[in-house]
Amino acid sequence: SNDQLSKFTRLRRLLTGEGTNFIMEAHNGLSAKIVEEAGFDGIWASGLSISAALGVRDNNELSWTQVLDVLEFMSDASSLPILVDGDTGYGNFNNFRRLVKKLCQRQIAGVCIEDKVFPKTNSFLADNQQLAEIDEFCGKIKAGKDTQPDDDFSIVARIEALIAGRGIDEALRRAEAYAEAGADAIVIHSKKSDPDEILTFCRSWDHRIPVVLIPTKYYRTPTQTMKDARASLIIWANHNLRASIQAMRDTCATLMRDETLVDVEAAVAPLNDVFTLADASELEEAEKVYLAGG
Ligand code: SPV
Ligand code: MG
Repeated sequence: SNDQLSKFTRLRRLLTGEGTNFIMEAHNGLSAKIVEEAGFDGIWASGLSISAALGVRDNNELSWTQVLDVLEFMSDASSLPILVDGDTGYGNFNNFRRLVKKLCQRQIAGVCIEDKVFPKTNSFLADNQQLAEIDEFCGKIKAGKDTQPDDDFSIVARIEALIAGRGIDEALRRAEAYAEAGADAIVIHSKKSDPDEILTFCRSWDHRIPVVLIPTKYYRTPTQTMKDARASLIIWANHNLRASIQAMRDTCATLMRDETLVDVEAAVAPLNDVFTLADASELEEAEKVYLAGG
């Protein structure tokens, strides 16, 4: 069955298989478990969400080894393949190939890098989005592909040309170059609420390598429309983080106002869920076997 395949192979199949697959954002071990519990086939380790959950900005304020530490918890917590948001690769080709090696060692199934300069800025912020040179970015992709110890590790190249206002021809030129450089898939990203530029791109690109979409801003677009555009993978990019912000705010507001748990208890997950998610019963069983006198 699918469970026997490596995490690398499972992500690769999500990218290259028939039809459209979906992965869901997580930003720590707990949210990774909840994504798996819900039935998703994979996890998006969002840079925005991991940063926000740790109280910092999505501007490479976390070091890459701090991101790696979070990923290690996520990978241990879930059997799902993880596609990590690798921002710009944390430097040049050399920094990126070292990242790839370390990700593979931790069974992280793939990395997405975007064609901007370090330190990056979130695509939905500011208009000063500085794109990387095409040649430099292609070198980075090649270095990653040449370094990966597992053939099924995936490198997804994210095109920021539309985000930077450079138009569809520039986006297509970049897609062509990144596919040629060995990328396993591309992300075409947009900050418009209207999906026209994304759909036009997809028509022209014609699925030469798989396309990944992140419909955060064009969320009203029917999923069937993205399927018809032959999206291989759709990423729900930050919705566990945003759900948790809302839930924490609601709980804090109630307790600030009421100074009692009476109305809170039923609105939060049962305490027992916390123990179940942490697999407390496994330790109880192990104690029977391993503790002295057990
Ligand atoms: C992220 O989730 O960190 C992403 C997607 O990179 S976006 O915020 O849409 O740029
Ligand atoms: Mg990001």
